[in-house]
Amino acid sequence: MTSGSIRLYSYWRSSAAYRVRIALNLKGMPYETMPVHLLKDGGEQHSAQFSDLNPQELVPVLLHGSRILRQSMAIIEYLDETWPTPPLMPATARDRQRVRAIAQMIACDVHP
Ligand SMILES: N[C@@H](CCC(=O)N[C@@H](CS)C(=O)NCC(=O)O)C(=O)O
Repeated sequence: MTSGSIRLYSYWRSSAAYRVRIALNLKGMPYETMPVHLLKDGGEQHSAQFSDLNPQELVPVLLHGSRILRQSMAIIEYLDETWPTPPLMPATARDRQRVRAIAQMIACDVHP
């Protein structure tokens, strides 16, 4: 199911949102950016409107049609599986393992 517009709730300095922007742009996918200012007025991520989208009150959130997607790495996997061309992952299991290991080093170890 690939129909439905894409909206990315994002903050320009967020490395997690940056990952998703990179994936969308590498795939050449049209999307609308919904800015969420993480500092203004104590942080727009804590607003009732945004926490309805993500109770964790973190960006990024990606809306695909009415589907709400959270967690940058899971969003990127969804994008790659739903729009496989051009692929983000290499052809072999060995190379994919290497890419996942590097990505998890950043997302799970460095980022926190
Ligand atoms: N594991 C999450 C991390 C998301 C995350 O940490 N987002 C930060 C910006 S990089 C955020 O929204 N912080 C807001 C806050 O801490 O209040 C993901 O990869 O999506």
